[in-house]
Amino acid sequence: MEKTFLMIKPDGVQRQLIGKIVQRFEDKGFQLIGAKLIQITKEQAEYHYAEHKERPFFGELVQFITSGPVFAMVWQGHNVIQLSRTMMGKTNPLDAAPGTIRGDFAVQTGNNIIHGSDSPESAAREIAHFFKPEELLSYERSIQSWI
Ligand code: RTP
Ligand code: MG
Repeated sequence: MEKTFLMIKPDGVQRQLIGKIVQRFEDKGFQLIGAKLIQITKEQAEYHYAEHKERPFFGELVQFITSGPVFAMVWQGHNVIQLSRTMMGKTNPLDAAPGTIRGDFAVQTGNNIIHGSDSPESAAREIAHFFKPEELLSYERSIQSWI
């Protein structure tokens, strides 16, 4: 079963949106297999966003993501990587459709509420970076075969 790494950014935590965001992924039918509220270090942030190292916004991005607690999660389900990205909406809230998380809750690219892995490779890397294997649980649900 496919897994993805999702992280509610400091703005989402400060605005008390954790519950609403978790609800959306539960409603969709995905399974939460790991979660924790953490304060990420500068080194972790730089590793997480390494693909953007040369971009002009990198410093601000690292500063923002380390500015307060984030809610890190691993979700499991069919096509969870791509479907989560669709549920998050476009990076710039100006382009994010209503009904998406960023479309409904965000107004600025730099404060866009949630991160989600963008490929199977980044999901594997990000999950391993933020979670120990024993922090991820495997459990049966009776609705498993329907979704
Ligand atoms: P994320 O990695 O956080 O899930 O977001 P994403 O895939 O939708 O967007 P990405 O291109 O990976 O950019 C990572 C984060 O950097 C900030 N950003 N700022 N000022 C800018 O032009 C700019 N572009 C990107 C955003 O916070 C974005 O989520
Ligand atoms: Mg990204």
